[in-house]
Parts: sequence; C-alpha cells; structure tokens
Amino acid sequence: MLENPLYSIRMRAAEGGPHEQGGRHISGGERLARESEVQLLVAELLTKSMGHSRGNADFIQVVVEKMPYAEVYVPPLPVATEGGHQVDVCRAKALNLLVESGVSRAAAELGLNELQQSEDLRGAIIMDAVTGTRLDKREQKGVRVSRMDWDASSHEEWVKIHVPLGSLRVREALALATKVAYSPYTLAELCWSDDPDYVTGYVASDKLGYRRIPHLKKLGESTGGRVFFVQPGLDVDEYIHYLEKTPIWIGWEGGRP
Ligand code: PML
Ligand code: MG
Repeated sequence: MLENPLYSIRMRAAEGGPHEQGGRHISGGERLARESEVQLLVAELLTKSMGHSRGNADFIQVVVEKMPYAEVYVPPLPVATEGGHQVDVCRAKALNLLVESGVSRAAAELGLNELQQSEDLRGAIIMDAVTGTRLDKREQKGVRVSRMDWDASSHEEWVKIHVPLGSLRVREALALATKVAYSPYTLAELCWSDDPDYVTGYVASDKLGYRRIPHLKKLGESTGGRVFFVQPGLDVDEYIHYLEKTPIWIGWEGGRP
C-alpha cells in the first residue's frame, strides 16, 4: 500500500450521446489528487462540463483511478504573451514560432490548416515535424494528454507572479503544454481552443516556452484543438504512452522554485 496515494481524475463530456457513439465533444478535464481532495475535484470537473459554451452535455463521464507510480515534478514553461489583433497576423506569428522551434514551414502550415478545419477533435494530432504527416491513427479521437496537474502550492506561488493568468483555463493549458514539451520527442505544440468564446491560443516548446497569441481565430468559431510536432522516426506508441499514462506534477517539490 502506498502511504499517500495519488489519484488521477479524468472527465469527458459530449452532446448527443457518448463520443464513441457519435456525440459531439463538449469538454474534458484532467486532475491529479491526494485522497482528501478527490471529492472536491470531481465536483469541479462536473461544474466545468455543465453550462459550457460549446453546448449542453448529455453524456458526462468522470473516472477516478489510484496511481501506482512514483512522483515527478516538472517546472512550468516560462510564459510570454505576444501582441496582435488580426487573425492572419497572429497565425503568421504562430507559424514563425513553430519554425523557430525547429518545425519545417510545410509542416507548420499543415498543422495550422488542420486546426482551422477541426470542429470536433477530442484529443491532439501528432504530426511529423518535417513532413507534416499525421502519425497517430486516432482520427477525431486524437491523443488525450492525461495524468498531469499543478502541485497546488506551486500554482499559488506561480499565480502571485502571473496575476492576470490565474484562470482555470490557463492553469490547465500550461500544465498540459509543460508535460508535452518535457518529452524529448516534442519539438513544438500549436493550440487554440475549440470554445467559440475563446480566441487566444499558443505555441509552446522547450526552446521558446509558452507563447500566448491573442487572436488565433475569430470569435464565434468552434474550430480548434492541438497539434504536437515531433521528431521524425520516434516510437509513436511509446510517445503516446508517455502522454496518456505518465503522471507529472507541474511545479516544484515543496511548492517553490
Ligand atoms: C483551451 O481552452 O482548450 C485551450 C486554451 C489555450 C490558451 C490558454 C491561454 O493561455 O490563454
Ligand atoms: Mg475547451
């Protein structure tokens, strides 16, 4: 028996039935918890899934699992926010940041096009950073990054020095981006939300950090999702296993840098 067991809590919500029966993806969420926090975090994820801007979920699944693993702490990527109000200017900025991170221009363009066309992508697309070939075979399901969360006191410390970025949305996105960038096989990530009322996205990489870009789509559009650009020749199954299964705390052991 572990003395202080860790739990993974995962939520997914859809409208029109479960995702695997054709339901439209509404929302998802990931938390890690100590035993005493599980009930509270389950309630938080339920709240997130209901009254969502993408629609009214009629299928909500919450899974709670005890984790048998050792704990790994990874500090959050440094954050910067770019300027720019027009979508085409912001997309060009995203393209340049991807190229600076080591992605080929052709693959970066393909990645941007994928997100522009995706309205119902549940997880991420894994793309070869040179050729732009999609490497996962998951179609609309994509690859869902799981089993990561902020260490609570590390997040408190972080918010003190990033006051405007205290939202749940940024908290979750930065945790995910940090886990993804921590893999040596990731060159960069491109993301913008599929929520019609949220237009800020980001490019993240180990090299450049988490670079927020204010207008990656027009308000009211439900397109969006995530693309992970990866080193050619990697073992895709091993990479997916890391993203889905390896538990990672974001922050610092002891709660401070
Ligand atoms: C999402 O909500 O699904 C992704 C949000 C990405 C941007 C968050 C931010 O830094 O503002
Ligand atoms: Mg969302």
